[in-house]
Amino acid sequence: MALYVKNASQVITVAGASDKPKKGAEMEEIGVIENGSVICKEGGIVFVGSDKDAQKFLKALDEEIETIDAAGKIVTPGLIDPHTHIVFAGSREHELEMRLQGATYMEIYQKGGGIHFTTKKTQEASEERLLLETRQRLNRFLQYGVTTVEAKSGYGLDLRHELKQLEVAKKLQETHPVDLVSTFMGAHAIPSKYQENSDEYVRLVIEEMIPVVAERGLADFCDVFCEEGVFTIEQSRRILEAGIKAGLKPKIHADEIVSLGGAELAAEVGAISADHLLKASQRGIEELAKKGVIAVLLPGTAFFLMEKPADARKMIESGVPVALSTDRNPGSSPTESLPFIMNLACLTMKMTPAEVLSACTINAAHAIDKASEIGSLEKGKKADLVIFDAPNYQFLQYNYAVNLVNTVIKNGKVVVKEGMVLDEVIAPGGS
Ligand code: IZC
Ligand code: ZN
Repeated sequence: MALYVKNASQVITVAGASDKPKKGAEMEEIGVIENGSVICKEGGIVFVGSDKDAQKFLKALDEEIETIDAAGKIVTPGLIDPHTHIVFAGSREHELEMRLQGATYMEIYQKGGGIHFTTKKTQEASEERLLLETRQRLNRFLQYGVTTVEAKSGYGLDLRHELKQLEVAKKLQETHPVDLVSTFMGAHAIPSKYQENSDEYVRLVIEEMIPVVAERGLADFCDVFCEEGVFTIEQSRRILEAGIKAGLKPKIHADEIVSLGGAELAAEVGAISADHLLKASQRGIEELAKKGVIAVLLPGTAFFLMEKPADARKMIESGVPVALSTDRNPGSSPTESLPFIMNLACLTMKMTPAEVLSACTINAAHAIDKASEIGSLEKGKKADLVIFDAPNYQFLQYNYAVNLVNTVIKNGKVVVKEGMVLDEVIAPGGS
């Protein structure tokens, strides 16, 4: 059985950048095919091109065909979110009110709230509870057209609970249609009991957590919250280097609140991505460009924390490849709407609609080292596609804060139809 997505007003392929992320003017090149079609078979893409050629291809294929008429709509690669903290319990709406009264994100953290609050809830939660909450978040991601997410640990902050979070991500990877890629982030916060002796916690992360996580194959990446009052540059360097030695590729929360030199550190250790970068220095941006480190920008976090977003234009003009993400977490970005983040990238960081699409597809795929499999519509890649109720790709950034997702195809199967996640996805096995 083949799946034939027929005659879309535009197929946005974002093809031709599977070996290297797009940078500079390349981010504008998104491969628009007018009156285009895509054919999927056995979970993969077997044809992308004009509808005329698609019909010839189907004749030669001689196979039973399910057809989806995409007339008047656009087709894009499944969206990819390369930075989330989705495995957690509870919520933090009380902190929104505190921030509205003038408290800052870091003040709340320093008083034992913030990440510490979510860590307590996550440590207390059973694995079933965590699975249930995270599954609901994944269902919402799917409804917004997101077919792959990166998921960080970092609300366990001790070996047992970090492993619990990573095990939950692994179970969801095995059972939920959204693909998960795991990052170990034991260095997300300094637990209160190590407040006066943070080097001792760094030692635990390096000597007791990283080896076990790596040995059990529970993560591909290692990340650290390098920030004033959290992990210093020197501690972050040690943690990322220990990760590299164990086979975990480095990522870094860099220069979000204070300009510490996180971007420079990302370049120094050869990180796959440097994330946030609101306060990245000129030199830091130049170093990222030189080393080809991907800047994962999170304009939803800046919006929700009422801060000025990162300087995406400067980064793109300096030749830094840019990706975008929700940063889904309970404190600074409680949303699964990657399309709204795309709107914010356009409206608050002045990224063009084409750059935004490159950032959420192929560049996001590179940021999680999956660009040979996903991130573009090309023969041989996974059949992860979104059909949007939009006549052209610019419309996605124009009709903002609206969910325009009509259909999501994951591994060649329809999982969202007419904007609704199918029942078998929401309640696998029926209930
Ligand atoms: O729970 O606040 N910034 N980590 C670094 C977060 C935000 C997540 C949180
Ligand atoms: Zn984050």
